[in-house]
Amino acid sequence: MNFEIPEGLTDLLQDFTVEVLRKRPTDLLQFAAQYFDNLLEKRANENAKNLLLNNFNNQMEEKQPSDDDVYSDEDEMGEMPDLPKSRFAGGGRRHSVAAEKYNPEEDTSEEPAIVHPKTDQERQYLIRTVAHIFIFRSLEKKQVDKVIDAMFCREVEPDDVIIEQGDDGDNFYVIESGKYDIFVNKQKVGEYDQKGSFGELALMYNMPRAATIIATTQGKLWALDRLTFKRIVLKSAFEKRKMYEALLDNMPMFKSLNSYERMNVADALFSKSFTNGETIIKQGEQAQCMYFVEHGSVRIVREQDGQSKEIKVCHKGDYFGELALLTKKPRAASAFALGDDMKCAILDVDAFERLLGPCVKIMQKNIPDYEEQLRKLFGEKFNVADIEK
Ligand code: 1OR
Ligand code: 1OR
Repeated sequence: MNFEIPEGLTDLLQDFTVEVLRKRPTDLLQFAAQYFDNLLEKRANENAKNLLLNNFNNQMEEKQPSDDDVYSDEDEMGEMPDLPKSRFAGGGRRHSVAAEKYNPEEDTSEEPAIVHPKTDQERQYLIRTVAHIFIFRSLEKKQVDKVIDAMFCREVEPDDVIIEQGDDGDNFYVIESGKYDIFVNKQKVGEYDQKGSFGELALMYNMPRAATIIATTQGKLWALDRLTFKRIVLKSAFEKRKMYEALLDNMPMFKSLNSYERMNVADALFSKSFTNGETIIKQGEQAQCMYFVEHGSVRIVREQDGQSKEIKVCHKGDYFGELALLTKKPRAASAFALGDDMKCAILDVDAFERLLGPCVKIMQKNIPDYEEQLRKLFGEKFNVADIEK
């Protein structure tokens, strides 16, 4: 008999064998199931990411809409969920035509900006709220003002379908109040409770809505129309995502997040530069955030019993400042910038708790190493859980 070896089989089996030899699993079958499952998930994530990138690049190239750009009910999203008709969305789904192509760099139109009048109180509320919305974080003050001008209020009732999976994107929404369920392919995958924002994916990547959002209580939303979103928010938000995703992609810790979760982490990061010798973290202080090294290096130094010892040097792609967030104790060491070109991406404690759940186990695995190193350096019995100062 003449067998043809399928393309990729040799590499696949070889990689699997190497992993088995490295990890020496006790249950080979269980290990194999997990290994191939991970490969499938990785491929799905890569595909999703490529799809998003292609959509975005098409949008930026401002190519003329072609038949391929017109997505319809039958495209990819499969059968749509059988959900209550929306009072909110006007009772029916928006059937898709190609979304307008818009290139923010080439926008020279004199079209007046959209202004929905607001009371002083509403404006103040929105200024405070928008500052915490990650997607708006890289905007300058003038741009934030324009965004707030254009936002309009929507009161919602229980069962209102705010967004339906597969529809065109119309608005981006910021939650002032209310609870909202998130469905993907009819399955509930999460919820928003009194805070958060949604609806950016379809606007950013020019693709159909990726999820259905339904109000489960009365509530109040602030909506931003698609064109204002694209004009003011799209470019800076997308560039920010792309930059941080490249950083996160090279960090093994983030392999356990799916691409949507990684995007959210990328949105939540912000950068800060430090000069040579500058203190980034001070031992004993309360922790508000953790750090990822974007460029340059960082010295970690611990003071104990009058001794000051360099514990380690972190380089690009390393993280630090996670320990106090994990143990909820004060900082266990200080961190100083090494060199003038030192830059960190910072994740604040709220985002850490909200977004890094799947990575916490990986970070916790390093804690015994800390203890071991500490014993070697300071020669004592030490338990990270006992850090008091
Ligand atoms: P949109 O414009 O696609 C639906 O409209 C919105 O739901 C979407 O933007 C996001 O803002 C929001 N996957 C995709 N979109 C989600 C998800 C989500 N959660 C909220 N949205 N997942 C759920 C993660 C808890 C991933 C499911 C596999
Ligand atoms: P943090 O939030 O406590 C200081 O702020 C950071 O320095 C800390 O998180 C860790 O990221 C890092 N070994 C390696 N890294 C450490 C150590 C450490 N302590 C703090 N960081 N230790 C063993 C060294 C001999 C000390 C463990 C307490």
